[in-house]
Amino acid sequence: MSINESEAGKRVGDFNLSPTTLLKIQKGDITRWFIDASSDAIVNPANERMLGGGGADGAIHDAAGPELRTACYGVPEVRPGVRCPTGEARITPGFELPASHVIHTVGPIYDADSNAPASLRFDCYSIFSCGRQKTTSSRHGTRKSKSAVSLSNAYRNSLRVARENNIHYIAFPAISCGVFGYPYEEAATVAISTIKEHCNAIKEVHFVLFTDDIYNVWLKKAGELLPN
Ligand code: AR6
Repeated sequence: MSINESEAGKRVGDFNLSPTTLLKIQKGDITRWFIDASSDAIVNPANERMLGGGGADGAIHDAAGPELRTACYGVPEVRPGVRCPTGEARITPGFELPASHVIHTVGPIYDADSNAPASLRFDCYSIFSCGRQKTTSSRHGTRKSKSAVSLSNAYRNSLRVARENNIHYIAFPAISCGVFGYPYEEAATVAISTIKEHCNAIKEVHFVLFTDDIYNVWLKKAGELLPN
């Protein structure tokens, strides 16, 4: 994984989320990441079926070996064909991965038309049936879109599952930023602000980002949201 060193010797991709939690942003392949076999996990940007797919999900299943798919089959369905609803998270062992665990979560398929505040959309559809709102702000200030709420839930529930399983080191990819089409800047804002709010009891949160463009957006956004 490549991480540039700044002139001061501090890693460019290191930020403090809290006095006890470090955020590290790096470029690389999440299937190769590990810190401490007794308490680490990578996050898999899966789909609701949770039986593998393309992108990082496919790479994680390939690297973990067939036992991962068997373990995923063992996760109970909450409704037919759905083991992990969007925004929720489930945990399995990592099998042949260097990391000891995989936390599977499902981000939203980005819907630009859902960019109204969730509560306004609800009011609009259920009370006035007046169609879709495209604004992201109201006289009460900016509120989260439905996609942003689901993406935030995916990060928050992954951290909760980590905590419940005594995992102190966790690595995320850019959830929803591939097949699911989430715009990078918006996704980075949701990801970093959610992690900042919900990182308690985690020692290190890593972003392992596959491409230069996403890595650069994440670094810039972390600099804005986490002034050290
Ligand atoms: N390491 C780190 N990041 C990766 C890797 C890797 N090995 N491979 C891809 N990425 P995506 P999504 C990046 O599509 O948008 C699957 O089919 C990728 O460049 O993996 O949440 C699932 O089964 C992008 O920045 O996840 C679902 O159906 C980021 O990981 C659906 O895709 C996320 O891209 C989930 O879509």
